[in-house]
Formats: sequence, structure tokens, C-alpha cells
Amino acid sequence: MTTTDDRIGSAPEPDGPTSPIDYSQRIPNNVNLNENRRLQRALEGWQPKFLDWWKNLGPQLPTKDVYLRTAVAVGRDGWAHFEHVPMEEYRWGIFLAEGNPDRTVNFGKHKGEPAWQEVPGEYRADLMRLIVVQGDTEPASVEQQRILANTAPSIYDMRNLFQVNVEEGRHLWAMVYLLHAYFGREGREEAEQLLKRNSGDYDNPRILGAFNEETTDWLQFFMFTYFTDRDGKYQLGTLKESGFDPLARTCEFMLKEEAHHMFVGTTGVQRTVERTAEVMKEKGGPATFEDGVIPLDVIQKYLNFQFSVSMDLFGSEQSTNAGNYYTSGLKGRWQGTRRKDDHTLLDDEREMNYIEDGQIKTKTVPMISALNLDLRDEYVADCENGVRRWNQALEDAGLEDRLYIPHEGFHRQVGVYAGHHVSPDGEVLDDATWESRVDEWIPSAEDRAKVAELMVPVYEYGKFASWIAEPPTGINGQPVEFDYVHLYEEALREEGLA
Ligand code: BYC
Repeated sequence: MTTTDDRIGSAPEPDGPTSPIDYSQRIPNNVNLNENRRLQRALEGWQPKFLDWWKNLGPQLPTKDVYLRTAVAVGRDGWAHFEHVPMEEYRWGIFLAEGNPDRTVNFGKHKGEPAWQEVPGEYRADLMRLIVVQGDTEPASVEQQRILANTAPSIYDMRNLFQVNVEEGRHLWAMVYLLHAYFGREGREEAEQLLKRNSGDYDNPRILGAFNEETTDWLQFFMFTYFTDRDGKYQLGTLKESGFDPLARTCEFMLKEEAHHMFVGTTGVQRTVERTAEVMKEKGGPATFEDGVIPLDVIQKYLNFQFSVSMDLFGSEQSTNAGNYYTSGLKGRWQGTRRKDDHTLLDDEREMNYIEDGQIKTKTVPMISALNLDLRDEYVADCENGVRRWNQALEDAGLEDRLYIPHEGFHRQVGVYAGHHVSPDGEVLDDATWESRVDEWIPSAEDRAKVAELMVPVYEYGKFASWIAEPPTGINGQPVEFDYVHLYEEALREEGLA
């Protein structure tokens, strides 16, 4: 379901009481960090390493300040405020959603027991693994996007990119807090590693595949925030159900920030499609790069690529890891408490697709073994919503062309489809046919080069690159032409230094 936040990007309305965040401390937090000197010192020791990482691998375009949202409270109203801040002075902090002292584990073999406030010894390794994998994705995405501002299609879009970046940085803080607070020396070591692995690094890459792909241009960024951040939404949704209460509360708050990231993706692709549709309508035929827009078939290829690498992020359809996480009460299901079953799933089954003899077949498997698939199905249904919306833009322009989500088996590296070739419409192909047609389905080097040619920076307030439509409204009630970002060059000019 597309939420209001997806559509307008306003701060979502958290439920529960408000708990203010203490900004008087070096690390803003609502976890009474000053009452735990050891933990505070450990995190203060990590802070300069984070800032170093941000400087070296965060956004590369020099800016003076950016109109950013900062969380000020965890609760129902007014949880964030907006102001111009130099990005390196952004107040990254540790914010957990309000706790509920009566909370219980809601699924698996501990169902009904009080939620854990400490790490259960027997699940320590699994929990740490989940937190590390989640934590690894956050800085990875900042690294992937670090040079995009150099080709921003507008100052408005540049501001949104930076907002996403600082919040991914904060999500890293969220996971590092858990590692430091609950996993001792090992946790501190893992927190160091989160800054040492780097996206695309040959020797020391990020853990999950999609986070080692390059974000080559803004269309890919929008597809990333639509499809890959949406995986984040679903994974966080399952961790929010965790029996380990600090993880659940951390993820709940992260989800509130995540809505804006998806807004950036949904509307970014939509505005790209709108511009292309406008030209198609004028011409009465396909739009080309020469028209200054991205042809619809290239948009579809970008969609195919990002959808398929994001599908891989759910892991194998059948996973003993996922089953164990569920039975242990560590990782739940999307909106798990709303499901009408026994929440242990030991007797339940479901259908799943697989490939045999060059054909896609269906078999029945134990539900508990197929929880990655369960989550992925929820995700795919959500992805369809955006595509419907983009297609509405095509319909509104009086066009018959439509975008679509490719088959689940298309271009997959993880799970039952890995090692097979499946076309976007679900046909199993031999190697030669795949090779001869793959450029029709995922962006070729030439497509990417042509898109890159369109990626000229537009830094004049209220102006937009040729390939993307203006948004209908600005951020936080500001006009579209608002001075969302002050570039460093501009600051120098003002001071007569350039
Ligand atoms: N690439 O049993 P399997 C986000 C590994 S995005 C490389 O099928 P499992 C964000 C897997 O780790 C959300 N390796 O998988 C978005 C396992 O290795 P080990 C991030 C992969 O464990 C945008 C082995 O293959 N959060 O927040 O059931 C911007 C067997 O795997 C991949 C999470 O993912 C892959 N794609 O499920 C910023 C939540 N897939 O353990 C942020 C935490 C699998 O045998 N993670 N492998 O060495 C998890 O819940 C699970 O680890 C996974 C994998 C769902 C990722």
C-alpha cells in the first residue's frame, strides 16, 4: 500500500507518547547515554572514525549547508524539525521508539514470554549477524551515492539526496549503538568493520550484493530508493517485531525516517516518466535521448535491473536461517501480529516456484522454511503500487505504453532462479538466447553512457534538468525554488573569495 508519507514525503505520524531527545550531549540520544559512562566513552571513541568515514566516503560535493530534517523527539507530534545545517555538523544520534514494559515475544517458541531487554546467550551470534547485515547496508548506500550531487538535476533533488544520506548515516549509528551496548568487545569490533568494508571494494566488499553495485546516475538512484530502500522497509518491518526489545524499538524509529527515502524514489521515477511521457505525447511516438529525456524502454531496463538485485536481498526462498530466526523470536514477519495463524507456523505450508527441466514448476513446502519468500511476496505487492502510479502518468498523457515489474526469476543471483536465465515475462531461456537478448532487458553500457550524458548538473534554484519534471510542491511546505542547498562555491562568492 502506498502510504501518505510515500506520496507527500511529510514527516509520518508516529504513534505512542513523545520522548524528547537530549541534544546537549556530544551524541544526541534518548537512551540516557550519560548514565552509562563506559558505553558513552566507547561510542565517543567511534564517533571520530564515523566522521572520518563521512568525510572520505560520504557526499563529495562541497557544500556550505543543507536544509535538513533532524529528529527532535520520538513520538506522535513534531518529531522532526528542518533547518540549514552544514552536513558534517549534522547531529547523528541514537533514537529508540518508546518502550512498552508489557511487551511480549509475539511469535516462535518463546511466544508469550516477556520481550528480552538483554541478549539471550543462545541467540547472541544470530542476533549479532542480523544487526551487522542490517548495519552494513546503511553506510554502503552512502558510499554508492557519494558523487551523485555533482550531477544533481536540481537543488531540490540534491537536498533530498543529502537527506537520505544523513539518515542512512544515522541508521548506521542505530546499529552501532546496539553492537556497542549489547555485544561487548566483539560488538565493538564489528562496529569498526562496518566502516572498513566498502561498497564495491574488491578485497573488502559490503555483505549483500546490491550494495556493491555502482549507483551510476540519478535514474538508478531513484530506482534504488524505490526498490532497494523498500527492501529496507520490509526487513526493518520484520526486525521491528523482534523479541529483542532494543532492536525492535530501534527499527521502529528507523522506519519513520525511511518513508521519506521511498518518497524520493517513487516521485523521482514518476517525474522522470512524466517528462518522457510529455515528449512522447508531443511527438506522437517514442521519445529518444536526442529529445533530452530518458526513453521509456531504458526506464524499464533500469527498473528491471534494480528490482532483480533487490529481490536477491531477501535471500533464498527456502532458508533455514530465516526459519531459525523466526522460531527463536529474533526476526518476525511483515505485520506479523495481524496474521491469523498460530504464530509458530510449525504445521503450515505454502506453495513456491522452482525450476526443473527448463520449466518453472510449483511445489508445496513447510511455511517455516519459506519466510524469506513470505516477506518477498509482501514486498513485490508493494512494488506494484508504484508501478501503477507511474503508469497512471502514462495514461494521463494519453499513451498506451506501460511499465511493468519483471518476473520474479528474471536476472537473479540468489535462490532457486540463480544459475538459470528467465526473461522478464517468465520464459526460461538457454544461455545463447539470454546472451543475445539481455541488452533489451537490462541497461547496456551504451544505455548507461547515454543516460550519463543527460546528467548535467542544474544548480539554479527552481530550475530542473531536461529529463525530469518539476515536483508539484517543495519540502516541508517550502517552495520548489527554495534555497535548499548552499554550495560551497556560492559561500565563497558571497565572501568575495571566488
Ligand atoms: N548478497 O539462508 P539465506 C536496507 C547470504 S536493506 C550476498 O538464503 P538468509 C537499506 C546470507 O547472508 C535491508 N549474500 O539467507 C536499503 C547467508 O550467508 P551466511 C537490509 C547473500 O540468511 C537501502 C547465505 O547467503 N537488512 O536496510 O535467510 C539503503 C545464505 O542465505 C545475499 C537485512 O537484510 C545477497 N543478496 O537471508 C540503506 C536484514 N542474500 O549467513 C539500507 C538482516 C543472502 O550463511 N538480514 N546472502 O554467511 C537478514 O535477515 C538476512 O541476512 C538476509 C539473508 C535476508 C539478508
